[in-house]
Amino acid sequence: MTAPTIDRIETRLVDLPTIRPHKLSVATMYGQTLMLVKVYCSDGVVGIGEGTTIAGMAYGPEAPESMKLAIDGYFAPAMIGQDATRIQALMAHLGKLIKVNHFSRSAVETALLDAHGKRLGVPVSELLGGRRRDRLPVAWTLASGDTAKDIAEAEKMLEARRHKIFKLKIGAKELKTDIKHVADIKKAVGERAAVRVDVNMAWSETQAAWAIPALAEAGCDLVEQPVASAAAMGRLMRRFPVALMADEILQGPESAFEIAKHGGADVFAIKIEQSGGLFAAQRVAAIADAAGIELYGGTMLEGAFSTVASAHLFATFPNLQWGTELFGPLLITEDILTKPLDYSDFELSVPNGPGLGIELDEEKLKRFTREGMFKATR
Ligand code: MUC
Ligand code: MG
Repeated sequence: MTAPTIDRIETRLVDLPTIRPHKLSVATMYGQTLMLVKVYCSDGVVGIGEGTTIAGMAYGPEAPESMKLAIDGYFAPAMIGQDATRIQALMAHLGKLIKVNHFSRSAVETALLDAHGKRLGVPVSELLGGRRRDRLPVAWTLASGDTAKDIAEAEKMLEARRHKIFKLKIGAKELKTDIKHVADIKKAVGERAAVRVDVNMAWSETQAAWAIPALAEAGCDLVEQPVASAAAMGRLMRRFPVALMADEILQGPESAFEIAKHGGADVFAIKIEQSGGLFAAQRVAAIADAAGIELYGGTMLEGAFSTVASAHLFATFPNLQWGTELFGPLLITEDILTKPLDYSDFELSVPNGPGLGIELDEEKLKRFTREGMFKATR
């Protein structure tokens, strides 16, 4: 029997509103754009993958538009006619033809894994070695830009038993204002919730050295990417007991190895897109484990497809000491699945159907699919 091959690849941009503006030190998001890729195979199986960024190119080098272009123009021609079942071999082949493009790689690899899981009748987690857990703790980011609104939002989340870990986006304001914001929120939630911060590299090392002890004093238990340099992260880590987490500096296995070698983080925020796909993210996790670095399942504020792909991978990790922040679909006003994901009791259930185990609501999606490459308002 000949192996199924890839017949056709289709990409589209989907613009979805967010439930409120999401304020980070790098940008304020008013909506989210998903780049969805469908891989059609000769055995009739179709896999879906997703590439999503934060505020276009404000966070990193790829944007949904550039991913669409890379996949249509470079990935797709190299994939058509190839064996759809040899995913690692195909990804290695693509890696020789197309450098970096981590987010596009992740989208394509997700679609191939979804298709292969559907073909074999097993969840993606089983293709990645087998899940160790069915439910994942999920943090929520408070990022309205207003302390009182954030406290009200935290109360709502606690009441609904949706989240009891809150990540605060700081770094855009004066240090003292940010510290007060964190302290006020921690004081309001008390022992009922954990409070963490993400600075998205906004501080210098001296600013971070001033702020980190004040954050610890305010009850913050994890500081994510306070500065841009791995060396400075390492120095700060040795000066202060509060856990420091690497995010932006973690760009796949090679960077993970360098950070680990120089002791540049207590925790890794693993993201499938930033790592260059699920297999690459798996290698990042293995490096962390070997180096005694703890793990957190990160997000690029993705929609359902990349969120669920991440969930399948994180479910296989031997260690996931800091839980996850796979809340992306909850930040979007529209549910693009025929059956919504199960967020309950502070956790997300990892779907257990074949492939990603989720189904796209095609009718709904049509309404939000962008015509052409760029938004008319840009
Ligand atoms: C980031 O920098 O970690 C994750 C949660 C959130 O609110 O923003 C993202 C990106
Ligand atoms: Mg981050």
